[in-house]
Amino acid sequence: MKKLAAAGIALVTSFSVLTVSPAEATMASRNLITFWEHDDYQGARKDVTCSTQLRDDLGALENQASSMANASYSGIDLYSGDNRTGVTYYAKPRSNDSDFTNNGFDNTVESVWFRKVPCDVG
Ligand SMILES: [Ca+2]
Ligand SMILES: [Ca+2]
Ligand SMILES: [Ca+2]
Repeated sequence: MKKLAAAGIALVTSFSVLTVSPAEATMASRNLITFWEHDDYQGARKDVTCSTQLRDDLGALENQASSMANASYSGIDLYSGDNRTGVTYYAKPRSNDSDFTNNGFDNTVESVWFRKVPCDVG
């Protein structure tokens, strides 16, 4: 009985510290870009798939994203405004950025343009 309880605690502990690294995101799916609320792929996460070239629905991460991993084979233009307006940041295919600050793009992105759809093949 004691042994079982300890195993349960160990499981819960290992699950709670589980985070998705850019490499893992890349392995998981190649049809999306993932944004995180904070630097270094921390905080709230939003996956944006290339179902269409334009994605304008960053939800709670609108003007909040601070890092990204582009798992797709498409270059992606990130825009500071809705519907491809404002200034841009280009995310190369299969790339990631742990901090948008040095790109002048912290807490900025509102819309996303996939240059190549479908984007999950090289
Ligand atoms: Ca942020
Ligand atoms: Ca913005
Ligand atoms: Ca950067």
